[in-house]
Amino acid sequence: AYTADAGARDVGALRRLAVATLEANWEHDHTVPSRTLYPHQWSWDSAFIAIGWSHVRPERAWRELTSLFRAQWRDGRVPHIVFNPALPVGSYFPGPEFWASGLAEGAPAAATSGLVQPPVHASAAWLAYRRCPSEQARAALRRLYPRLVAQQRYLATRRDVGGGGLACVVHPWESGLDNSPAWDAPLAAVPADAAVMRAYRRHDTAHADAAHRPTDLDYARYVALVASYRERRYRDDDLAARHPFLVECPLVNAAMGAAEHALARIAPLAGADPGPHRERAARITEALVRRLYDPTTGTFQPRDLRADRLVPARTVLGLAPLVLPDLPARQVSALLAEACSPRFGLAARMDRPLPSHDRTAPDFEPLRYWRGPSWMNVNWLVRRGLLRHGRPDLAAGLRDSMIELVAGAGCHEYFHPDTGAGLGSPAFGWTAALLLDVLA
Ligand code: 9WN
Repeated sequence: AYTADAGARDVGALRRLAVATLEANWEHDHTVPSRTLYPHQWSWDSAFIAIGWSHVRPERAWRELTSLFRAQWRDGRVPHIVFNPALPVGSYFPGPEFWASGLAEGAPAAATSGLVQPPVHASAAWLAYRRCPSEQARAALRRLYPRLVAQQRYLATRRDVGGGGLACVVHPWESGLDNSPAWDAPLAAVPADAAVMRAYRRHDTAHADAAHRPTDLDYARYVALVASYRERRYRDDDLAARHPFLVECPLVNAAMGAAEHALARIAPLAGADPGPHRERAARITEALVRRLYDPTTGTFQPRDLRADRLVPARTVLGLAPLVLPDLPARQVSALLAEACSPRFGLAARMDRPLPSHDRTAPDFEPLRYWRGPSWMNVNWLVRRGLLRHGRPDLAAGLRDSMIELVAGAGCHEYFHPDTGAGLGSPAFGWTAALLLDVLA
C-alpha cells in the first residue's frame, strides 16, 4: 500500500535503478521514453530526461537536447516525435509514413511528426547548465539559444490563432496529456467513428493494457486531426478557417512563459539581451490570467477557441501556471487552494499520490492514462511551482510522494492514484530522470 514514507527508503538503490533505466533507454544520441511503447525520440520527454542526465552524465544532457533541436523545422517548430530510421516499420503508430513530414515545407531531413509538445526545453537547458556549468555545457547552451528562441517565436506567432497572446494546440498530443478530460469537449466536435481504427493497427495496446490507454474513439479523432493538419502540409496560416481543434492549454502556455524566464538567464551567456525575454514572460503571464483563469472556479482552464469558452473540466493542467515566478498572488493562493482541496489532495504529508484529474469528478478514471493516474513529470512541475512560491512544506510532501511511487513500483510510466501501483511502461525515461533530480 502507498505510505509516502520516503524517509525510510534506500536512496542509493533508487538512484542506481534510475541510472540503469536511463542507460537502458539511451540510443546513440537520445533517450527513448520506453523501448517497447515509445521507441523513438519525444520532444518534452527529452527535456525532462536531459535534466536527469545532468546529474550523472552531463554530456548526454547536451547530446539529448542537441539531437532533438537538429530536427527543428525551419519555422521554428520542434517536432513532438523524431523517428529513428533504424527501426522497422510498425514500431510505433502513427509512424513516419503516416506523418509524411517530408512533404512539408521547411521540414528537416529526418522523419518527424508535424506537431509540437509543451516547450519545457529552455527551462531544462538552464537547469542542466546550472547543475554542471562546464565550458562544454556553456558552448552547447550558446548553440542552442537561437533555436530555443525560434521555438518560442513559432509558438507565440504562428500558433497565436486566438490573437490574445497565447499559443494554441491543434491536437491533444501537443499538450502532452493526450486523453485528459480537458480535451473531451473540444474533441467531441471532431467528426470521427471508432470504426476508422480498423484500418490501422494500434501499437500501444500490444504493449499496455487497453483499459489503461485512450479508447479507439479517441484514436479515431487523433488520426482525423493529424489528417486535417497534414492535408495542408502542417501549415498554420489558415488554422482558424479549417482546423477542427484549437485550444489554449494552461500547461503549454505556462511552459512557454517559464521558458522566457529561462531564456532571460541564458541570453547573457550567448551575448544577447535578456530584456526582451523578461518582457515576453510578463506578457504571457498576463495573457494566461486574462484568458485562462476562471475566478469562479479559482483555477486555470483551457480555452476552446472553436466554441469560444473555457473547458469546464478541472484537471491537473490547471495547476501548471504555478511554475511562473511572476504569477500574481491572487492566482497563486487560488491554485494552492485547488491543489490542497480533495480534488488533488496536495499536503505536506500526502496520503495518496497527486492525480492527473480531479478525483471527485464523475469522469475520474484511476487506471486510464491522463484521466486520473499520477505522473512524475506533472508532479515535478507542480513541485517546482511550490518551491518558487515559497511553499517548501508542500513541495517536500510532493517530493516524498514521488520518491515513494518509484520505491514502491519502479520507474513506471504512470501510477495508480490511490494505491501507487505501476502502470504503463515499466522502464520509463522521464520517471527515472526526474527521480534523480528530486533525489539530488
Ligand atoms: C503520443 C512519450 C509520449 C509522451 C506523452 C504521452 C504519450 C504518445 C502516445 O507518450 O504520448 O505523443 O503514443 O500516447 O501522453 O506525454 O510525451 O512518452
